[in-house]
Parts: sequence; structure tokens; C-alpha cells
Amino acid sequence: MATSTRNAAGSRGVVTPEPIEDFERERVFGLFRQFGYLEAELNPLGLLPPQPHPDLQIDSESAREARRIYCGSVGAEFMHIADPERRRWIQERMEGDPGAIDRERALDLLIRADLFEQTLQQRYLGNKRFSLEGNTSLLPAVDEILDVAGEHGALELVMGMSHRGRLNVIIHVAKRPAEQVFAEFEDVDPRSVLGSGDVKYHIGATGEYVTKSGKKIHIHLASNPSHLEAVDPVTVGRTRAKQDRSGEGGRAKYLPLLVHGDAAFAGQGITAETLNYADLAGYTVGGTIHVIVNNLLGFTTNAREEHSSRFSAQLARRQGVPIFHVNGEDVDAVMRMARLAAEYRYKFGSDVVVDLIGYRRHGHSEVDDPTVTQPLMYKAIKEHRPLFEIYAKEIGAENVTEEAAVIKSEFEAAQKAAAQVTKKPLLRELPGYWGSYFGGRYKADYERPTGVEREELGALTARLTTYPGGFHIHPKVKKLLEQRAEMGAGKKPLDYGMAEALAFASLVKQGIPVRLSGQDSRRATFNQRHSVLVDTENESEYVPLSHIADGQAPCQIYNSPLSEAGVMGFEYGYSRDYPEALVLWEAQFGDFANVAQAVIDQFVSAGEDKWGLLSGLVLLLPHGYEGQGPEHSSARIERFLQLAARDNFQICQPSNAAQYFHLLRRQALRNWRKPLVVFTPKSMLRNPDALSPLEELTHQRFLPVLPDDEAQDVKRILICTGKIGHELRAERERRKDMSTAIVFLEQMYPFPEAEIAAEFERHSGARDIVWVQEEPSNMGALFYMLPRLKRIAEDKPVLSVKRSGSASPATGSAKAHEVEQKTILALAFTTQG
Ligand SMILES: Cc1ncc(C[n+]2csc(CCOP(=O)(O)OP(=O)(O)O)c2C)c(N)n1
Ligand SMILES: [Mg+2]
Repeated sequence: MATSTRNAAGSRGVVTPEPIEDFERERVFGLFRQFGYLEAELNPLGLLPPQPHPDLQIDSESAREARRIYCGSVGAEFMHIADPERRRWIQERMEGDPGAIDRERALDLLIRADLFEQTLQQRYLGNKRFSLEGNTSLLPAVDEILDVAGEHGALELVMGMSHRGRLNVIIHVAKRPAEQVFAEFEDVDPRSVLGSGDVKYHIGATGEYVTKSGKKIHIHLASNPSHLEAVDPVTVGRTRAKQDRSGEGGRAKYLPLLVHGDAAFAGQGITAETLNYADLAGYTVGGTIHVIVNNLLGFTTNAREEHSSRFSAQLARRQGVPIFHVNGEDVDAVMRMARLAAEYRYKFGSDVVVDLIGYRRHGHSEVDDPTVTQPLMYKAIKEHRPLFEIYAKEIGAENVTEEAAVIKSEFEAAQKAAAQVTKKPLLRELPGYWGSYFGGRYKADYERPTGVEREELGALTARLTTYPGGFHIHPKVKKLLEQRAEMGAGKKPLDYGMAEALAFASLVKQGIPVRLSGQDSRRATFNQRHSVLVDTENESEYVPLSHIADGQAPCQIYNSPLSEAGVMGFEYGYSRDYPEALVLWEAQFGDFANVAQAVIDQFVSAGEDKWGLLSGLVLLLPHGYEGQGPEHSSARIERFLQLAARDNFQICQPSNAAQYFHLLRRQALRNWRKPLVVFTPKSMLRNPDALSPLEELTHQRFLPVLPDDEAQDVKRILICTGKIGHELRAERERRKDMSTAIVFLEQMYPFPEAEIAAEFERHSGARDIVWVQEEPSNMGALFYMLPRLKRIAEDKPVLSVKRSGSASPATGSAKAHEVEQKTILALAFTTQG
């Protein structure tokens, strides 16, 4: 039960006894604050009947008063919040004066929302549009949110939403001219979008909104795939990037708003993943406002089939954030709650949920007949007037018919105009910071030198391997830093860990921010990074990468929550609004990335093709067959190669430390912004054959193919990628067979055809060309390589060595793995066509 302010004084030792009637009133109010939302009248069609709670069956003046507040059109769920200050704040706002409401403005928005949909319905019958009708009070709600945001100095609303009401939002929130949306329904010249582009209810939009107090706020509605809720982490990541780049006060300036469907909010795990990082240092945006456009339906599925909780919104309860359920047809209550939610976000920097409960006037899309699955609900909906008519009557508005006629004719004029104009495919403008970056097809002149002078490497090493006096370093880390110091001084060859540290250090010194997140990324899965030093006496932290030079760019390395889709989506979003930065997401083992497959498919690989939007995100995916079983061996090279087309991303496997160094620097230093998938090492991290002399960091660049200039009189060329190449080299040594050349393919995509051809040319005496991979025949790069190698080899036979086809990526037995691996190595040197 909530404590009254007078009771709180008791904790200071001054106990003031409560008068009995106050105490009873407080007790009754406490119960209603806690359970009142269950008995609230939340659905315009009466489809969510109050659920009587035994503790609320009280007949008293206080109970009637509390019931009026807590069981009306608003169900406030907030007593699960642990912080008494937050509870008290909500309670005071719920029980206090509701404040003034601009009803005329709300009515205008409601009329526009309905008439826009009606115009679409009349003109483009049978076209999907995912109408907002039944939940049109979303517009006055957003209007209130923006007003509060404006008062707090917001510059931009970063918005993510799916299909429902999106076209309405594009016009009435993002303020695109209605003609542009109507034009999307008109016939287009199909040749302009063959094989690319996206449907109209997925593409993003930007515009300027003027709040009711006259503040201008930029609106950025993010492009969105069909995959429900996948845009949530992307929107939050984008917001964080915008906040980070704006520095001080960023949390107030950029406000994220996610609009969800009720079925998707409850059902999609990525929503839970996104909510989960709301308060974590690496991911917080100072609170996201969530609005659920709740029609108690998901396609043809009823609410009672969607979630085990009474409300879809209750997923958010674990977080201790308030949930305001509100009857979507009590427009005044909707506006009050939207305002309250926005104020709460600004006051406490917390997420907050508004559950806007209405209905869906038509089928899921306008081509579905909902009377088949929800006959009674749709009978009630058919008899239900549009909200603007109900609201106009309620507030006694005059001239509604005339106003509606004017708005209707505006939309009709816009529709006619749209039929005349040619479609403008882009509904949005890119932020200025994208000015010097570009995508499109690869050109060699995009390359930049990536080498770093030896002296500079020495200076960076000094910063990377030292820590403040008095810092209690762990003996293992001390040893690692000592070894790194020798590597940086050229006394020892470099390993991947040091190469990466030098790459990051050189970049931040050059003013390029680095952001890396993943599970255990600070130390790293294989103990190879140690980017954060932890004092053994007091656990204080020292991050050498943040002490490289005065005026350096930030280097942020975060341990992420145990989530793939949510975190990868976030980092993709971050990269979209921070093109200057090197943004990396790391998998613990490469195959865990498949939990984020929707983010890879829908954003990372296809974002440019669908929306013309770019990202330089790097995915670090540990890969390699080391006898650790089915799930720790393969990062699923085959899946990435299958997604590759038209230079949409880069797929690389650097086989030594220097290659990794140049690859990371290349990604940041070029202005060509493309996602980069890196298959990263595990045992190769410490394989002496994969170490690099310091000189290779100074002059060389990333080589898409590592030639073999040790082999002589070559009879056979083995082509491979990654770790197996080092094993083949060891095997060659054992066999003393220098007539076999071993060529490492470091970049699988875009395919370095000329470089491979040059290797074939160099060893033109070779009879056999053999692709060697560790993966089974139905996995790895085999399907991709064979036709390409055959094309280059012309009339020479191209053979392949691989594991037999297998449903699971690798054996569970370490011994069986070794037998298989030995067989591959033997066959590589002996197989004949
Ligand atoms: C991940 C995913 N699964 C399935 C679908 C197919 N789908 C599209 S809309 C929809 C129903 C969504 O219901 P809700 O979230 O309540 O939104 P509403 O359409 O009711 O506004 C479904 C199942 C999808 N788009 N994405
Ligand atoms: Mg729904």
C-alpha cells in the first residue's frame, strides 16, 4: 500500500497519528490504485468487460471516489513500480486536476484521420492500406506527446511503427503531402523499381511538425520491414546515435516513440529484448514512449488467443514502468494519458506504455473479410459511428459536417493531383551527416591507405599497455599487456587481439569513434581482448582505449544483454545515424547470429536495396571447426553468401592478424558505407602461423586474396578461407610438398575475381585446382565458389574437398572431429578428378 506523505515523516522519528477516516480513505485508495485498472471501462465496444476484483467490492464514499478515478476510461497500472517517488508522482497526477484540453484541435485531427482513410477506401478499393479507423485517437495522443516534447526542448521524434495506421501517420505526423501517399497507390513505371524498392506501408518518412504551443519538431519515421517489432531496437539504436552525436542534453532532444500492435507487442520476443536494455548504460535513451494501437485482434486471432496475461501490454511489467490502459474513444482521457506518459518519460528518464484500446474497422487489411472469424464483433463495429462523429457530439461542436466536407475535398484534390504527378519514390531526406558517405557498387578508387607508421604504432602501444600507478592489475592481464608491449615494439609478432587494439586505437586517435557491443565483449569470449582492465582490489575500471590521446574520439565497448536480435538491431540502428563511426556487433559464437536472422535479412543485407539506406555495421562472427560440437563451429558462411548480391555487403575471413587490422581500418576509412561480415578466429587467435610481423601493419593494405609465393613448380593449387589454410600449410610442411600452392581467399564477397585469376596465372603449371573447406558439402562457401572458380579456371578441372553433407553443422565428438579433419587434410593433397 502507498505510504502517505505524513507516514513518510514518521521515518524521521516524528510519528503523527492518522485520523481514522483518513486512514480508511487511504486504505481504499490504495486498493484502487493497485487493482482499479482491472475494473476500468476500456473498450468502446464493451469487448473487454471489467474483471471484478474481490478487494474492490467496497461500498463507501471513498470507494466511489476512487472508482471514478481508477475504474473509468483509464486503467493505470503502476503499483508494481518499486520507487515510491514515481508511484506518488503518478498517483498525484491521476488524482489531481486533469488540466485543460484543446478539443477543437483534437476533433480536427480525428476528422482528418477518418476522412483520409475513407478517401483511400473509395479511390483504391481492394488495395491494402491497414487503416487506422477504430484507433484514430492515436493522432491526438501523438499531438500531446509532441507538445510535451517541445516544452522540453525536443528537436526530433524518432518513430518506429509497423503497418497499422502508418499511412495516416506519414501524412498527419510526418506531414508528408497527401499527394505523395496517394501517388504511391497510382501506377508507377515498373522499370524504375525492378527488383528493388519496398511497399508503401514500409518506407520511412520525415517532416516537420508544429506542436500546439508552436514548437517545431522534426519527425523521423523509420523504414520498417514486415517483420513485426523488428524495427523497435533499430529505432532505439538510431535514437541513441543521434543523442550521442548531439552530446549534452541529447536525451531530451531526441525522443523515441514506438507504436506497436497488441498481438505483436505480446508475442514477439524482440519487444522484450528491446525493453530489457532500456536502463542499461550502453543502450539507454532516457526512456522510450510505447503506444500500443490495441484492437484486441492480431489478423484473425482474438486477444484471448494472443497472450496469457489480461493485457498485451503487461509484458512491460517486469521493468517497473507504468502502463496506462485507456479507452480509445474517451479522447480527453487519451490526451491526458499521452501527456502524462510523455511527462513521466521526461521526469524519470524511463520507458512508459500507453495501451490505446480501440477496434479495427475493417479486416486485417482491407481485402480480408473479418465477419468470417469475428462475426459478432464486426456486427457491433458496423453499427458503430466513426470517432469524430461521436466526439463532435460529445463536445457539442458546431459545423462539423461543413468542416468534414472541406477536409474531404482537400483529400480528393490531393488524390486527383497525385494521379497526374509521377511518383516520387523517396518520401524522406537523409540527415546531413550522410553527406560524404555513399553506397552503390564497389569501385577500387574508394580504397584508402590503411597502414600506420611504425613509430605511431609504438606510441599507441605505450598507451594500450599501461595503466595508472596504484592500479591493481590482475597477473594474467599484466602478462598479456607485457606481451603486447613486445608486439608493439616489433620484438614479437602480433596476434589478433593486439592487431584489433591497434586498429581501434589508431582510429580513435584519428577522430573516428568506435562502438562495439556483444556478449562479454569487454573481455571477449576467447580471452583475447581485455579492453577494460579491472582493479583486483576494488573492481574499478581503466579503459586504455579511452586514454590514447587528447581530443581522441570515444571508444565504447559494452557487454550486451544476452540477446542477439535486439542488440544487433540496436547496433544496426546506431550505424545508420553514425556513419563516421566504426560500429561493431560481436557474436559469442558465430552461429548465435542466426537468432538475429530477421535483422540480417531485413536490414543488414537488404536495407540499401529496399530503402536506399546505408550502414557500415560490422558483424564479428567467430567461426571454425575445432571439435566443439554442432553449435560452436559454424557461423553459417553459406547463409551470408546466399544473401550477397549487387555489392550489398562484404563477407571476409582475415587469416592473420595484420589482415584483420587492415580490414577494420579499411571499413572505417573508406567513405563507402557497406555492412561487413567478418568470420573471426577462435584457435587461430593463438596459432603462430596466423601471427603477423609489425611491418605488415605499416605498409600493407587488406588483401582480398593472400597469394602463395613460397610454393614452386606448382602442380596443385588449394584455395581455402580461414583456419583450414593454416592447417593445410602445416600438412604441406609435414609432407615436404612445395609443389602445392595454398591460396587464402580473404574476401569472399565482393568476389575478387582478378586476384584469383592472377594466382592461377602465377601458378599456370598447376594441373589441379582444389577448393578445400572444413564445412560439410551442403554448407560453407562450396556452392558459391565452384561455379566462380570453374569460370576462372576455364578448361582445368576444379575439385573440392569438404565434409560429407550433413544436417547438423558438426559432430559432437572431438575425436570424430579429428578423424574428419585429418581426412580433409589428406584428401586436399591427394584427391584426383
Ligand atoms: C514476425 C511476423 N510474423 C507474422 C507476421 C504476419 N502478420 C502481419 S500483421 C499480423 C497481425 C498483427 O497484429 P497486431 O500486432 O495486433 O497488429 P494489428 O494489425 O492488429 O494492428 C501478422 C500475424 C509479420 N508481419 N511479422
Ligand atoms: Mg491488433
